[in-house]
Formats: sequence, C-alpha cells, structure tokens
Amino acid sequence: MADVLPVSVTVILPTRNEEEALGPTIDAIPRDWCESLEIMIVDGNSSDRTREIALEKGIRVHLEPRKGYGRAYRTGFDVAKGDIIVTMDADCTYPAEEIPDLVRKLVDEDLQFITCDRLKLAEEGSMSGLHNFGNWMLSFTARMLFFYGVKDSQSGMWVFKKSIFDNKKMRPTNDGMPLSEEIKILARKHLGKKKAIEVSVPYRPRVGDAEIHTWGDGWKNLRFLFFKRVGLHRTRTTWGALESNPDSMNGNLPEQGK
Ligand SMILES: Nc1nc2c(ncn2[C@@H]2O[C@H](COP(=O)(O)OP(=O)(O)O)[C@@H](O)[C@H]2O)c(=O)[nH]1
Ligand SMILES: [Mg+2]
Repeated sequence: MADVLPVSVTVILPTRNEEEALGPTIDAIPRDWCESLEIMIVDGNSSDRTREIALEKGIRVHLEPRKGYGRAYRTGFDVAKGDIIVTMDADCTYPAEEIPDLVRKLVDEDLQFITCDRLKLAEEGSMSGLHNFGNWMLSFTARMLFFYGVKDSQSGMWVFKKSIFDNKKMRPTNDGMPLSEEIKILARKHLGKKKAIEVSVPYRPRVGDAEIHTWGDGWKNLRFLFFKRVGLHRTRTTWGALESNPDSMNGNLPEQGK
C-alpha cells in the first residue's frame, strides 16, 4: 500500500431518506489511507432508517433540520473536523474508491479545489436523456455567463481544503441544489484556474429513489445563474450550523422516527 497521507479528511454525505443506498456508499469509502478520516452524514430529518444505518456503521451523524441540499453542505462545511473536505451524494453514484487518489492529487499538486466531471466517463443508465440535456443546458449557460470553463456544473463531488472558506467570499450562499454550480463559480473566481481544477471520474446509476424534481430544480438552477450573474442572488440563512443541531459527537441525537 502507498504511504499514509499525513492529512485529516472529512467525507460529507448529505442525506435525506437514503436508507437503501447509504450503507453501500459508506462501505465503498476506502479506509486507512490518511492520518485521520472522518465520515459524516448531514441528515435532513430523514423519516426512514438513514440515521440508524449511519450509526450502525460507526460514522458521525449531524442533524440539520433545515431543508435543502445546499443548506446541508453549508452546515457540514462548518462542522467538519478535517483540513480536507470530500463531498458525494449518498446514493452510490460517485466513485468513492477514487477518494484517496483525488486527495493525493490535491496535496501533491498543491491545489485548493477539485470538482469531478461526470459527463465524460458516465456509465450507462446513470443519467436519463432529460437529465443529460438539462445538465448540458445548465453547464452551457454557466460557461456563457461566467466564462469559467467548468464542463459539469452540476457535479456533487468536490475535494478541497477547508481553509478556502477563511475567505468569506468563498462561502456559497444557496441552500438548494444551485449550491453545486455556485461553489464551482466561486472557486474559479477566487482561487483561479490553476488551483481550482476539474477532473473526470466515473458516474453510476443511482440506488434508491431521488427526491429531485427535474423541472423545478432545473428551473431554480437556471434562475440562480442569472441572478448570480447580476448580483441579485441572496441568502436566506447564515453560514454554519445552528447550535441546537443535534450531533452524534455531542450525544444529543434523537432516536430516528421519534
Ligand atoms: N440533508 C439533506 N440532504 C438532501 C436534501 N435533498 C437532497 N439531499 C441529499 O443530497 C444528495 C443529492 O440528492 P439527489 O437526490 O441524489 O440529487 P441528484 O443527484 O441531483 O439527482 C443525496 O445524497 C440526497 O439524499 C435535503 O433537503 N437535506
Ligand atoms: Mg444523486
């Protein structure tokens, strides 16, 4: 085995009712390749067994009752203990086995931010025709509006140094799905093309049902891009976790379904 990387890493998985896919997603994350590895879910009040499964697997559970994919990350980024953060959906679509190599690349090449492009290596059945088209439309629009050159604006796998958020301008503001395109726009803008890069990774069919509303989310993403371009996007909630958010580290997590 290659040397253990002298870094601390947190893998954040946002979850909302992912009881089917969460177990295999956690199991696919390689262990013992870095000095310290924290794996956590930021759970959006799942009503199925999601949190129970995470606890059974021995990973950290942070409960963020406020709704939204972006909200989960804006909380998770704040409470993560690692110096390097890795993000993925908890639905078996992203290649967890690539995490060590991606982190090694970040460190060896002295990068700040890596976003993982899914389009080039997408496996059959991973994206429906409509999602593929929507994704292309959004990525094309983002490239036109921001000239930032990222191919896959909607990818949810990023590997980056937590310290990028020391610069408050780097903190994404959107609580929904548009956080995904927002973080890439910010990274390219504030960190530059040399330190914020895109690499291609495989993308696989989802396990379990998605809650994404194709038309509604697509429209919100598109609207966000235009508002952001003219500086009219706004944030409704503040950066970071609420003090009242339960966390398995603090032993105040309520039992699931209670
Ligand atoms: N905490 C939290 N997680 C969410 C929420 N909505 C979606 N997720 C999770 O975010 C990830 C991305 O959602 P997904 O349905 O896979 O969207 P898609 O990949 O764009 O089709 C999944 O792991 C979901 O379980 C939410 O409101 N709160
Ligand atoms: Mg997904």
